[in-house]
Amino acid sequence: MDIDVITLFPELFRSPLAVSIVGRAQGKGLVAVRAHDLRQWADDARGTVDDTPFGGGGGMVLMPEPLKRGVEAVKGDHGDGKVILLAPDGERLTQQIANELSLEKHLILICGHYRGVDERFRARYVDREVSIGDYVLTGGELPALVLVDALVRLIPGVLGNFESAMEDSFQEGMLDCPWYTRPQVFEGEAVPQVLVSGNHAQIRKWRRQQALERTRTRRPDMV
Ligand code: 4H7
Repeated sequence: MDIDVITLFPELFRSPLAVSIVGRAQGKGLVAVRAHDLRQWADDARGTVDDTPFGGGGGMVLMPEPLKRGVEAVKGDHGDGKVILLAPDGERLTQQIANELSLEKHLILICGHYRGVDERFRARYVDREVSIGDYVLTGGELPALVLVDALVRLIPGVLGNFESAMEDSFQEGMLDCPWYTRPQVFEGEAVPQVLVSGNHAQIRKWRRQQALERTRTRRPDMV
C-alpha cells in the first residue's frame, strides 16, 4: 500500500512512522508512507498556501490550488489514489472503515489547518472525509497518523500470529478481555486462577465471558 500525506508539517510524521510496527512494515516493503510539504505547490516563491476567508471572521483558510496541484502530483507518481481529508465534520473512524480503507492500493491524506480547507477543494477533489472523534484539533496531522496506524496493522504480513488483527476485540464487535503477566502476585493480588490452570478450553471461555461483561458495562451501545 502507498500512502501520500499532504501537510504543512511533514516533520511531524518522521518518528511516528519510523518506529514500531509501522516502521517495521515500511522496512519489509508492505507499505510506504510519504509526507509531502504542501508549500512546494504554492503559487508564489514565499510558499503561500492560505488566505483570509471571504466574508471575514479572521483566521486563514487553505487555498484550493496548492492542494489540487499536490493531489495531482502524487497521483501522477502512482496512477490514481483515493483522496481522504481528515476533518472534524467527517464520518467517524470505526474499525469497519479502517478495514475498508486497508484494502486500497493508494491513499492520499490531506491535513487541514487554521480555519480549514476551501470548500470547493473538498467538494471536487476529496473522495472521503474522516474524523477520528468528536473533538477539534489544530490540524489533521495527528488524525492522519491515527488512520495510518489503524490501516497498516491490517495489511497482511504486518502483524505476527500472536498480534493477529483477526482476533482484535473490535473485529469481534466487543471490547478486549483483561490481560495479566508476571508476577503472579502483585501487591497481594493474584492473577485469576483459571489463567494458571493450564486448561485452555476454560481459559478461552473465561476470556469470552470477561470480554462480554466488560462490553456490557463499559460500552452497552456495542451489545
Ligand atoms: C479540516 C477542516 C480532524 C481539517 C477543518 C482535523 C479534528 C479532526 C481541520 C479543520 C481537525 C478530527 C482546523 C477546523 C482547526 C478547526 C480549529 C484540522 N480537527 N480544523 N480548526 N476530529 N483539524 O478528526
